[in-house]
Formats: sequence, structure tokens, C-alpha cells
Amino acid sequence: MIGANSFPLFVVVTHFLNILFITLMARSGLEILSALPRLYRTDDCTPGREMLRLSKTVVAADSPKEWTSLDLEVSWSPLIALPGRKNLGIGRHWHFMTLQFWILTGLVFVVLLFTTGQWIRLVPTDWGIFPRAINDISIYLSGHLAPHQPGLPYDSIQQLSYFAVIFLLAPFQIASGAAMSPSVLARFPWYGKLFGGKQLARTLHFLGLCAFAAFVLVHTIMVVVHNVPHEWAAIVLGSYRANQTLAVVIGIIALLFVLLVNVVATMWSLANRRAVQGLTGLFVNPLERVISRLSSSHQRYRQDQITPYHWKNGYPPPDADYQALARDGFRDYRLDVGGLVAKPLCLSLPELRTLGFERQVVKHNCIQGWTSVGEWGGVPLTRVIEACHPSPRAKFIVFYAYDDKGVTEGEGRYGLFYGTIPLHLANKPQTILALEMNGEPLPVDYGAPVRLRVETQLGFKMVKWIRRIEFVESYGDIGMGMGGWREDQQYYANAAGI
Ligand SMILES: Nc1nc2c(c(=O)[nH]1)N[C@H]1C(S)=C(S)[C@@H](COP(=O)(O)O)O[C@H]1N2
Ligand SMILES: [Mo]
Repeated sequence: MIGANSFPLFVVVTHFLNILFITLMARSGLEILSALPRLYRTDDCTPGREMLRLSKTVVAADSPKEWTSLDLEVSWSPLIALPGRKNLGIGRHWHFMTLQFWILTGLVFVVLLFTTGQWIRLVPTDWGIFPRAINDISIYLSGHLAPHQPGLPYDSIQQLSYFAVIFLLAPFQIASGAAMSPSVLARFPWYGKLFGGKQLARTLHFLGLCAFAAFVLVHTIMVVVHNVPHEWAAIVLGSYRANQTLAVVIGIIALLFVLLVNVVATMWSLANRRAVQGLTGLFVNPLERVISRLSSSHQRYRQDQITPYHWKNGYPPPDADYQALARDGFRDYRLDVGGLVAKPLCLSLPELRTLGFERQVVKHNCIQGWTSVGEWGGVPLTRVIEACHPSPRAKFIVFYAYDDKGVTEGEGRYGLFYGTIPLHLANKPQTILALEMNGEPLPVDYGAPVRLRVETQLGFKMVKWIRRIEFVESYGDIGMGMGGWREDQQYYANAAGI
């Protein structure tokens, strides 16, 4: 039996792992925030109506200068963000990889807590803890230390806050995080509503981070106030009677290790983004793929929920041949469908339309974090597949676009935009080649004449300004081989269900 003076080994180990994972989660979370450092109340993200803005750039729907969402991304220091310097893709990889280890640690902790009977020390069992906790606060405020509870290694306010962090705050962070996944939102629109929408979930997720930070700060101050060697003997070596010098030495080594992991993760991520994309991807891609495979979109928003201002990402192709097509309302445009197909197609817009037409009012989720609801009308991709008869060897569909990012964006990136999706996503409901937006022919800004919509995925998979569609066995020899322009050049994950 472990007495009031000691902690079992599993508490010592999980407490340490928690420090490690929380630092990685918080810093990679800040990287994700830096891609769109503004928080909204509602999912229309009306520019200028943000609740909190952590960058100087101000934009409005009618800003005189053209802007797209990537213009709002900011570069945060590697000292606070993992890895910093505009690396949303890599930051997400760290976040979702660490998330899995963190949840595993939490599960092990909770299972052991209840199977060893230790829960009795953490879970409050009588309402009297609230008045006692208030009393403890007044004792601390008067400059004294509150007494430990009988048989427990901490006072009432400590027990209450540990309980709240483990059983309320941590699950809330996981739940609000899930409420930002496009696959989850597409499959279970009601789940997003539990949080008041994705944007409120995102805002609350950030406030959750602030709550974690506040807890860590107060917790650290309390440990210092209570005397570090004494407290560390318990949490580092498992007993208040353990050797305090040894506890401090091991405790410092452990904290240095946490620092080292953060430094190495950051520097390595900045120095070799492709390697980190691959390695962290080993943990993240299976998760993304399973979620993408399992979820189908069943969204049905109302007309009156359509967002007044729909954000843009990607500047339209400036080249002469595209501009000439646009001037004529795309009369001379032909969609090329080829690759591993029995029947290659070359379709004008009216011909494409005869394959079938559907409308859907759905929510768009950009990887940067913004959302909007729009009505898209177009041809289900399954109809195109039926018309061109892909060979059984075809596993992916490649969408080649007209925009050359070297011309439209710069930032050291180059090449024509393209994207791929696995065949199974093409056969999902609400995967369409959109020709219309909100009842009008697709505007140039939003991908005219044809763009992809895959409603369980993040926006970057939905290629705009499509020039050609190709069925392939693998995408390894296209572009840099990662399966899309943003995967190649911005190190995003190839599956994009989260
Ligand atoms: N050709 C092309 N398609 C693209 C992009 C791009 O830059 N070029 N950006 C993608 C990203 S990141 C997003 S979020 C959506 C944005 O679609 P929207 O401008 O209609 O909102 O388009 C996607 N398709
Ligand atoms: Mo995006």
C-alpha cells in the first residue's frame, strides 16, 4: 500500500511523459495558430470580425488590395513555436504525432489509477472539498501554506485542480480538437455544433491551451513555494522520504532532457523538413488515412447558412492561355481525362455537365483554420469514372491546375499546382467536379471553370482551375513525389482528414 508520503512509479513516469508531450503539443499548437493567428466566433469567419487577432495585418471583405488566406500566415519564432518560421505542415505533424503518445500516456495513467485504487487520492468523493478549497485559497492569500488533507500528499485546492486538469481540461482539449477535423465535421455535423461550430471549437481549444499554461505556472510556483527538493523527492523519486539531493539532480536531468528533445525537434524540423515530414508521417498518415477512409460527407446546410464572404486561397492563373479562355466564358475549354483509362475523354463544359449534376451546401475547411459554407454544383466524380473506365491498376487521380505558384506566390516555391486523391475518395458522396458556386458559374477566384470538391478533406486537396485529370498507379514520379503541390512544397500530409 502506498501511503500519504509517496507516489507509485506509474505516476512518476506518466507525470514526466506528460511534461515532455505537453511542451511539444503546446509549441506545435502555436505553430498551427501562426498559420492564421486570429480567432472567430462563427464559422463564416467574416474578415474584420475576429474576436482576437495576434498579427498586425487587417483585412476586410472589401480590402482594396487583393489578398488570399496564405497572406495572413505569420512567422513565429522557433523559441515559442514548433518548428516556427511558417511551417504549418510540419507543426501539424508534430501535433498529431505527439497527440497519439499523449493520449496513450493518459490512458495508461487512468487505467492504472483505477486498477491500483490510487484514484481515491485524486477523485474528490465529497462536496466538502469545495469549501475546503476556498478556505485553502484564503490561507495561501494570507501568505501561509495550506495543510495537506489527511492521508493525502496535497491540499484540497491542489486535489481539485489536478482532478480538473486530468478529467476535464485534457478531455476537453481532445474533444475540441476533434471538432476541427473536416472528416469528423463532414460525417457528424452535429458534433461541431456541440462546440458552437468549428471556429468556436478552435477558439475554445486556444483558451484550453491558456488554461493549461495558467495551471503549469501556478503549479510550478506552488512547487517552489512548498520547497523544490522536498516536492521533487516525491514526484521524481516517488517518496517524500527519498534523498532530496538525488531527486534534484535527476529532476534537473529530466527537465534538460525535455528541453533537449524540444531543441532537437525544432532544429531538425527547420534543417530537414522532408525527413521530418516522412518520419512523423509514419505516425500521422495512418491516422489521417483511416479517418479519411471511414468518413463520408453527409452535410446539408441550409441556403441561409451560406457564408456572405467566402475566403480564397491561391491566386488565379495569370497566364495568357487561361485568361483567353476566361474571357470567352470558357467556351473553348476542354477537360482532358487520361492516364490509366480505357476511354480517354476530352470534354467541353456542356458535355461534362451531361454526365450528371448535383448540388451540395457544405462547409469548407482550409488547413490554415478558416471555414465557410457554400453551395457547390457539379458532376459527381463517379460519373466521370464510369465514363472513362479506369484500369484496375489505377489507384490515384491526379488533378493538374493552370496556376504556376512560382508566378502567383513566390516565397521560394515553384511549379504548377496539382493534387492527388486515392480512388476511394473519388467514389464518396459529395466528391464532385464543381462547375457552379452559390448558383452561379464558378467565379475565376474560386477555380473556374472546374474545381474539385472532396467534402471530408481539407481545402488544399480541392484543386482549382483544373486543366487535366489523370489516373495513375502511383504519384511517386509526379512533382517531388509527395502527392500534391502543397505536400511537395509546404510539407503538408498527403491524406487530409484532420
Ligand atoms: N489550383 C489551385 N487549387 C487550390 C489552391 C491553389 O493554390 N491552387 N489552394 C487550395 C487551398 S489551400 C484551399 S483552402 C482551397 C481554397 O478554395 P477557395 O479559394 O475556393 O476558398 O483551394 C485549394 N485549391
Ligand atoms: Mo487551404
